[in-house]
This record gives sequence, structure tokens and C-alpha cells, in this order.
Amino acid sequence: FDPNADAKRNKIWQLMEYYLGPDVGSIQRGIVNHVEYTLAATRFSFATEECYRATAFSIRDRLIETFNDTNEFFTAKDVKRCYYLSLEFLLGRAMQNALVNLDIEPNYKKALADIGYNLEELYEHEHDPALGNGGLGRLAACFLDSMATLNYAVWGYGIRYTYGIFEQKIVEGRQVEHPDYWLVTANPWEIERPDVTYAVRFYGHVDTYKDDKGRERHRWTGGEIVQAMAYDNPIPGFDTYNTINLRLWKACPGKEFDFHAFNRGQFLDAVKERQRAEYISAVLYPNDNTWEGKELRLKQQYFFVCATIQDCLRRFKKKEGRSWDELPSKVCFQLNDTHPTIAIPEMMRLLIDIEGLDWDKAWDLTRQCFNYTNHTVLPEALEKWPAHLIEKLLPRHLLLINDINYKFLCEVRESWGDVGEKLSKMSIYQEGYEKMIRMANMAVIGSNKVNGVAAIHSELVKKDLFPEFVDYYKAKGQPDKFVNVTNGVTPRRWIHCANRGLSNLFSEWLGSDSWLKELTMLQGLVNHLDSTELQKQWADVKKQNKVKLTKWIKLNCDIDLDPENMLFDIQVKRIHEYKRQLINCFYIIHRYFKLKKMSPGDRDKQVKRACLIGGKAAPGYAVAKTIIKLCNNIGLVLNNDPDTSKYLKCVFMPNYNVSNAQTIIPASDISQHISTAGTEASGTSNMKFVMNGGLIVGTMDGANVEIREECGEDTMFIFGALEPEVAGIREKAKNGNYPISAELREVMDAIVSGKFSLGDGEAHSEFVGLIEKIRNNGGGYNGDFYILCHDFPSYCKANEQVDALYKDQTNWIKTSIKAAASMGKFTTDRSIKEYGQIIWKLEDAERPAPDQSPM
Ligand code: CR1
Repeated sequence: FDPNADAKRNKIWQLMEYYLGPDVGSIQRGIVNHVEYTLAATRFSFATEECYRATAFSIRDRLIETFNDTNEFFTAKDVKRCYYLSLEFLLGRAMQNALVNLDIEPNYKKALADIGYNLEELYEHEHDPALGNGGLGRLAACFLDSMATLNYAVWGYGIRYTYGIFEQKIVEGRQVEHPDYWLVTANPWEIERPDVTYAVRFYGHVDTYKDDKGRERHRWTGGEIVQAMAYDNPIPGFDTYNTINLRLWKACPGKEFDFHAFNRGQFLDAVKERQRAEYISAVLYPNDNTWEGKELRLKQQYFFVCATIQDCLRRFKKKEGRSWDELPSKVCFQLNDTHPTIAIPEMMRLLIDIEGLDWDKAWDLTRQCFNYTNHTVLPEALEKWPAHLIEKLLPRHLLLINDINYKFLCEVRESWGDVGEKLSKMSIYQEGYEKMIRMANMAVIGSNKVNGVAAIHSELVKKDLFPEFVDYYKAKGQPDKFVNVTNGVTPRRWIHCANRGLSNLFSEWLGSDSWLKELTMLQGLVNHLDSTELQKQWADVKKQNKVKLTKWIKLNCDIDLDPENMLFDIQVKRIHEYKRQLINCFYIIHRYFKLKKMSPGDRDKQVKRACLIGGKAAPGYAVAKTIIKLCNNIGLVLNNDPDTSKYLKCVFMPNYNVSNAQTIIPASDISQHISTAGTEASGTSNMKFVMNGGLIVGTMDGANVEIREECGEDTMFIFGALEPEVAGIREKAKNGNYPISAELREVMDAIVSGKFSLGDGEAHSEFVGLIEKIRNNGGGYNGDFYILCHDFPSYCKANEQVDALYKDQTNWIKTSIKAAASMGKFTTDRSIKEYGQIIWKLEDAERPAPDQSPM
């Protein structure tokens, strides 16, 4: 007890100028202070780059205040916490988002203008932090925004990769990968925590011993120790005083030193050996929706999960007098796909080996704390690790997995009898020459709730992936273990930051900006559908966005587009066969041929179209890289054809990422979401496009189905086989019953004849390979697994409907308004509310307005 505690506190209070003011003067003082004392730059002339960093630091100061106070509030209230475990967070740039959410953007703009800097220009100086591949990582980032906004006590946990997703350059039409060393300019947004570190062990062996109560215990020893060091990234909520955290771990050498090597005089070798530790958090694996069974990847998974669970249990135990029984009412974890599933045996290890709980108690707690989100049913994405690899790297975990599996299968046998076939499907082990650990089965067995990410996908998860589990849990009285939570996107970034013109329009016509927190309010726009003033403003906003993208394309691709007269048709997403960029290429070629055959007079009656494609291919995915080359070559042929280039252009936009997306998406008239039905779990850019006034050309897949339900079928150009039809079509096709339309034949023939190879022999043989695989479909062989040939004719029709509607501009604009106004469901605020209520059982933990007077 310190009798002077209050006096000391008061003194500290006086020393601190509490709460940095939001007024222009305070902001300017903050920035100039950082120029001088953080950057040590000269205060009378600092470059824009330095101004960006000083401004970022001054914003971070404000974030830290609300971050600290939010944490203190959560602790004082002892609220239940949820931890979102993900190997990917695709945050995108932070500056504008932070200013918007802290509600200080206008004052920063003024403060900077006054000293000669343009805020929008500063935004462009930020290196896009890209610690994710695609939809899964971006979803995690949108989720964080909504978790903070909804005042949930959630923290994200992941890895602070030194290299994010590679930068894509296009050289002679081909993807070239450049390492993304994003920390080169330092990261002013993070808070380094050298005092928050945990030891993580790899390899070694397991000893058994008897404790003082005579119980058999396990001790994992030996091997290598790596330290995980925390970096905090404050995530401010919108229109709230809450700021939550994304804690990312960096791998550092362990604290123990190899004295042996040192004594032998091999000091430098010893240091070199220790440096290998840093390799664990060096690089993000660049695969989207494909699993690569590399040992380093498994190391990454365990590394971040081990540090995370230790950190979360330490926080739980900090409050005195805790009983372990309280754990499920205070802590839960969400596994973002199976990537962090090793957390389940890790939790068991910590509870049993370290905390001394008995097995059954530990398993009971674990099962209540974990939840698992499935993001794909594609077989190539489902993680299966060789048991011997887990045994080598994590020997204690393999023992625990064996226990978990054995006890689970006993439970099943008890209630179901010996149902061999079903048991082998539910086992964590996939038997065979090489025994494999099925991470998805472990995630289901160790979780309280399992969810898919869109209605159609959640049904497929139950029907195709886990039917035995569904039956089993139903029989056990847990019919609601499998649930759906449809994805969303945050309107703060994807409308307010990306499309300020549209955001202002919404606020003006709806009478306030409350729609940013209650997106269903957009529906109010439908009342004004017939207002020519609204229609005109709507068209103007779209025009301006198209002009902006046209400039971007001129700068990055040196291609001229006509934003006044061309329909902008956009497909941006990872390049993957299931996403069918190829069917888009086929249609573009078909359209080109049609134009070529027309008289100039007829051409003039056609809708002019700019087909814009973008996305990265995994570096090891050869087919995807060939598709990029094909897009680029189609562009070269079309854009240089004097007969048609005015009517049809094709552009491959390089290095698609979050910040480019913020320019690309608002400029679309239509966007393409055309996966084979049943393959795209949800898609999230489909939502962003429609909110920004673009219409969808799409299949009945993923969230398209629900978007159509909300917006009306007249707002979407739907085509293609339905999910229940796909298997039958594949089967029929295999047996040789597979017509290819004359139009598609013409396109394929042209590709095979070399029309798009442009004298490049290597490209030519790759293109021919693509086509021949599809064409030779039959005779028991599924060369056209994604049924491009089947869906092509209806795809052409959908595209004709696009042209027909576009010719009627008034109707087009009204359709676009109606669709955007009906997107209320697709905010992550709705998704996260559902997670909070159905899965996490969290309470609202809104921090009250700060008390600015000294105590
Ligand atoms: C899905 O392919 C979905 C995102 C986010 C992806 C995409 O349709 O929108 O997840 N899945 O839920 C994935 O990356 C590993 O699986």
C-alpha cells in the first residue's frame, strides 16, 4: 500500500497534456513535433514523405490514447473476450481509415493545408500493408473494423510477416513477382512490444514422469526455442470511443545461447544459427485457396498459435481468484479456416502439461472455447499434414491428437455402434501409405460451432464436407453446431473512403450519414428512384470514378480508355481456374470477332466496352500464369486493331491490391463473379461492386445468390448451370456427351491457330495446352472440370442482356441505384453481430466518453 499513490497519479496527470486535442492547432503541433523529435528532420523544410510519417505518428498518438483506455475499460469490466486467429490480415492503408473512424479527417485536412501539404497526397505515400492473399485475409480486416465499431472485446492475432504478398509486375505480358519488403520505410502504425514475448518450442521429445500426486504427466523438452515478440496495431471503431487491437507476432532468436558453439570459438556460426529463427515470420505463403504442405508453413501456424494461446491465458489468469470453470464464459477463439487449428491441441497441452488440469476437464473447456469458420470446399485447399511431420516438429501435439481422436471415435462408437465407413470418414487420421492428419476434422471435433460464409456454401459444408458429423451431432442433441454467417464488407472503407462522391450523395439524399453504421438505411434511396436529379448525380459520380480509373490505367498500363462512352466491365480477383477468368477471355474474343464481321455502320450501334482484368497468380500455379499471358496478348491484338479498338478494349491491370481496389471498384458498370456453381464459397468483392453502383454478371454461386435475393433478379445478369446440376454435367461430359457451341469453337480455333500467340512459341504451346485440355474432355476424362463449354452460351446471352439494358441509360441508372440501395445486409456489421450473438455470446462493451478532467 502506497499512501502517496494518489498524489503521484495527480503529478503524472499534470505532466501529461491529457488527450491530444482534435483542433487544428493541436494537430499541427503534433505533426511538427514528430518531424523534429521522431524523424529528426529539419522543421523548416521536410519532404512529403517525412510529412506523411510525422502525420502518421501524430494519428497514432491519438489511437494509443483510445486504445489504452479501451483496454483498461475491458479489464475493469472483466468482459468476455474473443480472439480472431488468422494467418492473414489484408488491412490496406491505415491513414484515411484511422482519420475517418476517429472523426478527425476534416481537421487534419485543414491543419495540413495550412502548412502547405495535401492530405490526399499523403494517403498515397503509405505502403499498402498486404499480409494476406485475397478474400479470406480481406474479410478478416473488414471484420476487425466492425468488431471495433460494435464495441466487442475482440482482438485479432496473426503473424507480422516481413514480406507481404509479392508485388506483381507485368513484363512482356507475363507476371513477374517482386518481394514486398513493406517495412523498408518503417511502419509508423504499429507499437513494438519488446516486453511481450513468449517462448515457442519446435522438435525435441516428450518425457513422462509421475507428479507428487502420483499422476502420470508429460514434459516436452529439447529441440529449438524461438521467441515470439508482439507488435500491436490499433484498430479504431467508427463512431465509438473503442479501439481494439490486432496483435502480430514476429519471430526472434530464443534467449538461451549456444554456449557450446561459443566455447569452441564458433561465435559467428552460433549467431548465424540463431538468425534462422527469424525466417519463421519472414514471408507470407502466396497461395489462395490452395494448400502447400511445406514444413515452414506448419511452423508458422504453430508459432503464432502457441504465442497467442499463452498470451490469452495469461490475460485470463491475471484476475485473482479465477477458476478454470470460468474460462468458456470469459474467452473464446475463432479459427479463420483450418490454418490455426493446431491451437486446439496446443490449448490442451497448456491446460494439461503446464496448468495441471486433468484430460477430461481440459477437453471439456477446449471444446467450449473454439469455433471454426470454413472458407472453401475445394479439395485442393483442405489441409492434411503428414502425421510423421507433426510428430517430428510437435511430438507432444501428435500424442494429444491421438488421444483426442481415440476418445472421440469411442464416443461415436458408443452412440452409433461400429459404423466402420462413417468412423473412417470422421477420424482425424486419413489412413493410407502415408498417414495424414485432417485439420478440418480436428477443427470440427474441437469446436463449439462450425460456420460457412454464405448460405449456399454453408449447405455444401454440411452436405459434401461433413455429412457424418452433421448426423452425429444431431443425434447427440447438437443440431445447431453447423451454422451460416454470410460474409460482408465494411462500408466505411468500401464506400466512404473508396468513393467519397457516392458517400456524399447517400448522406445528402438520406438526410444524414447514419447509413454508415446502419446500412439498411440505404433502402431509403428507392423512394427517389424516379428523381431525375438523383439519376443525374448518380451518373456524375460514376463518370468521375471512371475518369479516375482511366488516369490510373494510363499511368500504369499506358492504354487510353474512353470513360465517357465505354461500359467498364471489370473482373478483379485472384487468378484461379475455378474463378473462370478463361471464360471471360473467351467471351472477349467472341465479341471481338463479332465486331470484326460487322459493317462500320453496325459497329457504331454497339455498346462500347472496356474489359478490365486484374489479379495475382500464385507463383507456382502455371495455368493461372498462362491465363495472365493470354489476357495480355488479347489486349495487344484488340487494342491495336484500328477496326475495333474504339469499340472494345482489353486491359490487364497489374498488381491488384487493396489500395488499387479502392480506385477500381467504384468505376465499374458491371463486374464479373462467374465461378462454376458450388466453388466460390462467398466472394466479397461482389458486394463492394454493387454497393458502389456496379451490376453483377454472375453465376448462382456464393453470395451472388443472396445479393440477387436482396436486390431483385432484374438487377443481375445471371447465367450458367446451378450447383445441383454441375456433377451431372461433368458426368455426361466425361461420357462424351458434351456439345461445344459454334461460337466457342471459333474462339478456340483462333487461339490454337496462333492468333493470340503473337509469334511467341512458348506462349503458343501454353495456350494450346489450355484449349486442348478442355476440348479433349470425354472418354472418362474431365478436361473441362469447370464446365466452361457448358456455360459459355448462357454467358454470351447474359452479356447481350447487359448491352441491351446499357443502351437504355435511364433504366440502367435506376437499376444500379436500386441494387446499391438494397445492399444493407452485406455490411460486416451484420455479419459480426451474428458472430457475436450466435457464436461468441459477447456483450456490448462500449467505453463511455472520456472524462477529460484530472482526477
Ligand atoms: C473463398 O474462396 C470467400 C473468402 C472469405 C475464400 C471466398 O469465396 O469470400 O474465403 N476461401 O470467406 C479461402 O480462401 C482458404 O479458403
